[in-house]
Amino acid sequence: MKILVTGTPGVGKTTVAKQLAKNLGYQYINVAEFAIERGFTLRFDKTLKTHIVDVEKLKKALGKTLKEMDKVVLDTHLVDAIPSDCVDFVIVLRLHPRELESRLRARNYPKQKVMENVEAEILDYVLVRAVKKLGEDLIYELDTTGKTTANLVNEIMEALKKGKRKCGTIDWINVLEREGLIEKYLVSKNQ
Ligand code: DAT
Repeated sequence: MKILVTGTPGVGKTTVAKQLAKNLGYQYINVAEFAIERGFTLRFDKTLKTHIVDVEKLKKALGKTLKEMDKVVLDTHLVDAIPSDCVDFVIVLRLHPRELESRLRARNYPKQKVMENVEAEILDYVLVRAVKKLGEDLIYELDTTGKTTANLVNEIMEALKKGKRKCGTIDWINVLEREGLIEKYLVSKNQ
């Protein structure tokens, strides 16, 4: 079984994926580290303080590596770098945008990077990429807001055991509208 844990940066992928791998006795691959170690980066964006990855090279190398592995948990927001025939189960972690903003600020991310990631979470960016690239049938979408890592890992193990799938159940726009927060996050840049 090859499991992908994905979601917007800051939602808790690494924390959950490492614990999940430990509980299952699986290997763990952090795709960003895999890419950097092998030199699959094109440049470093100084404004966003991030490596720009050569997705095609990374995808090829990951495909090779994953063919030789069986029990593995992958951790990345870069869904496009995952060969579609190399994963059996895809967990898309979600987080309330306000909590995500505070976690990314705590990481001292540049303001632009914080807002880009919060917007991506609101607009289901990673989920949409996962559906498009890997298929809805593999996806288990999970709202992590207010839940402990132990709870999340238990829920994932249960979903794995029972073959549960869940997708398109989270609507942050609706939630933010109800909470009067929509304009804080989704105002037009021209206003
Ligand atoms: P990601 O790998 O998606 O970027 P992470 O695992 O590094 O996310 O977690 C981001 C931050 O959030 C980090 O400071 C740990 C914290 N965190 C992770 N899971 C959490 C949870 N369930 N509840 C509260 N904080 C959590």
